[in-house]
Amino acid sequence: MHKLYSFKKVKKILIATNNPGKFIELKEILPRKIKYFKPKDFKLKEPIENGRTFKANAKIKSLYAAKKTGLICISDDSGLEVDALNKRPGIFSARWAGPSKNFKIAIKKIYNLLKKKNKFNSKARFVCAISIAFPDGKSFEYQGKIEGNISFPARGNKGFGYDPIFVPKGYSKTFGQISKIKKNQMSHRFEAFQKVKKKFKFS
Ligand code: ITT
Repeated sequence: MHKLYSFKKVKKILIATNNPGKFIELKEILPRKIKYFKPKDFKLKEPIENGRTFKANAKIKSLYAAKKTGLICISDDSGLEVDALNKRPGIFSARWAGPSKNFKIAIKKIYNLLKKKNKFNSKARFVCAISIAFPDGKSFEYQGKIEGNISFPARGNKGFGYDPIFVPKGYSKTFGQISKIKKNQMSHRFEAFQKVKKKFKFS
């Protein structure tokens, strides 16, 4: 049995993401009594995400923030793997939206590539790696995923990123049409966080 690390006395955590959609979802699954900070609060730059896996990139982001701020930092590296596109965009999911982070562009790119293959309903999954890092350089990574299918046209405006074209397995609605609360009880982020809770005690 692994030793549990207790967050009971932790008062501040930095959620090391500049993505507002992720920030909201992560804050929702974390304990309420802690005060959460954003990278902007410390004027942090974005570290270069040159890892080859979701876990490696999550670790780069959380450790960078923990070393700069002296706080415990939680990061999330996530993305969409589309089977008919050889699991792309994967770790490049944010980069497919371009510098303006316009997900209409990224969704259109997926549409055009799938059109060429005539595989609009390709199997796909969202993957999320959560990393928790400490100022002393220790870090822990956990990964979750949710299987589903791509669906066009894009539907719903409840989520963010690729949510309007992802239908989780067993559902007919996209993540863009499913409520935030429900998404957050079944998502890749939620599954990764269930693994976090096996190591870290929050109450
Ligand atoms: P940070 O690095 O600052 O956290 P980012 O948006 O650049 O923000 P990533 O590099 O992890 O984050 O990119 C993952 C992209 O995958 C993200 O921009 C989303 O558009 C998409 N994505 C991840 N989780 C998602 C979810 O739950 N729903 C929809 N899209 C998601």
